[in-house]
Amino acid sequence: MSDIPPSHPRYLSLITRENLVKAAHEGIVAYEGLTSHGRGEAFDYLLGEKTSPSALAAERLAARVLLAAKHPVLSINGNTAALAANEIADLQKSSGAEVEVNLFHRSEERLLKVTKVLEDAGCVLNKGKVERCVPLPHDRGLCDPAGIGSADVVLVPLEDGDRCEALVGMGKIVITVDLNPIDRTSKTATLPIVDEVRRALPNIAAECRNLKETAVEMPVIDNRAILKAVIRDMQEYLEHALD
Ligand code: PTJ
Repeated sequence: MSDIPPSHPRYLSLITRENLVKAAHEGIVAYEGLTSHGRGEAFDYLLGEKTSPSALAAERLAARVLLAAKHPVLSINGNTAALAANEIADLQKSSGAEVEVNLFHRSEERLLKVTKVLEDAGCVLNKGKVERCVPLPHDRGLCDPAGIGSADVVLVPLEDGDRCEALVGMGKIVITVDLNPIDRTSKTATLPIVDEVRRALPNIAAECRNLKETAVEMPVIDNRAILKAVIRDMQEYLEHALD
């Protein structure tokens, strides 16, 4: 690892990149995931690298959705595990959701490695035999029929649009976390959260804890209203970005 001084103004970003590169060398993150991260970082600049008011509202709504769900599952890929294993474990505790690994670039070896990262952080994983439960001509369609296959709500951070659309097409409520508000993922999700995954998951977990003793009903969700509010927050930030 290079010797990045904590005083560097981009310390967190640089350390995160180094950790992802290391995770890619170890086979946890797909090499393609490094470019996905770069795309995410670029959009995060446009949001001032902070949770916008509209993203926070979407995160609070996501907590309601997870608590009102009959069978919620957090679907985790290599990038999300490498970035936020502890946050996933905490969200599992606060929401009661199941956790299942689902990989775009799937191999048995990567599955075992991502599983270990999550279990080391305290996650309890669905490990049932997978079947092609999601109609996709690709390994992303493989999932545990008793897990994602029969979930009513699925949280899919850092996902691609195809899988999001296929899950919505199966009648599931799909919550996404993606910094790009005009990605097909955000546009096809039931509830798009446009925020950095390490900011989004703790905000959802905190709201789950706030609501824990309350009887929560499934809220009405308006994808376009959420995305328009995020884009307004982005525009507002950019108006003053050079001040
Ligand atoms: O581990 P695997 O094999 O399942 O592969 C995972 C990746 C991420 C490689 C795969 O799902 C993929 O190719 O995803 P995409 O299509 O690149 O989409 C990832 C999305 O996540 C992009 O639209 C980015 O804007 C967004 N993103 C990247 N990093 C973050 C992020 N959003 C929130 N927080 C981030 N840290």
